[in-house]
Amino acid sequence: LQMKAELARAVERGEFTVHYQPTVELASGRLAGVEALVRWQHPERGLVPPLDFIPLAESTGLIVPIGRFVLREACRQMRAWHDAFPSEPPMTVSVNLSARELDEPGLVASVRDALEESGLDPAHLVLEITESLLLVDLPATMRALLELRALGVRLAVDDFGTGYSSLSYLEDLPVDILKIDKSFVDRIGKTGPDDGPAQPVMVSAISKLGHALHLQLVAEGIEQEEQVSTLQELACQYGQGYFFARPLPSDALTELLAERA
Ligand code: G
Ligand code: G
Ligand code: MN
Ligand code: NA
Repeated sequence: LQMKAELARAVERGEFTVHYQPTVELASGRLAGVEALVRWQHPERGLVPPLDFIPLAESTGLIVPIGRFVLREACRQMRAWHDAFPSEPPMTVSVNLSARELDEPGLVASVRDALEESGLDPAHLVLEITESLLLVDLPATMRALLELRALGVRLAVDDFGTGYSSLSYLEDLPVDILKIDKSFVDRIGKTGPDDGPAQPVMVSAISKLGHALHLQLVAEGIEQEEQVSTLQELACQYGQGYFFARPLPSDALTELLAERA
């Protein structure tokens, strides 16, 4: 079967599942939330990672029903975790949106439906939009983001720093959170050009920018303990990465929450 036909069939059969990667408050180690990451449970090939099907899903438009599934499932699951493991503040759930979804006129209604159906407080849903995507059609994007924010959800710029964009847009966009791209976090602990430790110049600059704009900062792709302390020194409050946890199936996350409770 052609990949495109397989993907269409997968949508009909509901072969998708959602994994969750913890986001941690760096100072306390508290589990602050999770990022929802879709997986395709292929009947023969097993678990297919998003990079192997998201581009095709985007170009075919199948990302719209897939994204709607992720949104509903993530909201339902987080509401269930809130009920079973209440915490103060409650955990947040982040869902990735691609360009195609942001262009889709039904997006706002889908988000509203997912919230109503699950009973999740909108304040605990974060929608992640990659930086490069924000710049394609700024007026239309801005309208969509304002409508989403009017629902009470929060917005994050994903992969921040990789979009080669003018920074001026950040002052105008209704965003709440910057997710510092892994490529910048990777440099922490590496050797610099003079054989001394590389200075985390970009993370430091992004952190200052984020604070000046009153944005929350989340560092992505943390793999070493040393990166955690440096990020804290740079006033980055939250982090995500294999050092804390990989993306986990919902059952595994439920176990982790039960252990901590
Ligand atoms: O684990 P990781 O391989 O999960 O994800 C790879 C990429 O796929 C990331 O850039 C992530 O943003 C994207 N991605 C994961 N899940 C989703 C999703 O539900 N919707 C969209 N649009 N992108 C996703
Ligand atoms: O683009 P986005 O930020 O949505 O993608 C998150 C991606 O990063 C997922 O594929 C996830 O599995 C991956 N990821 C999360 N933490 C780490 C990490 O510590 N190291 C590496 N190599 N990848 C990570
Ligand atoms: Mn993301
Ligand atoms: Na990212």
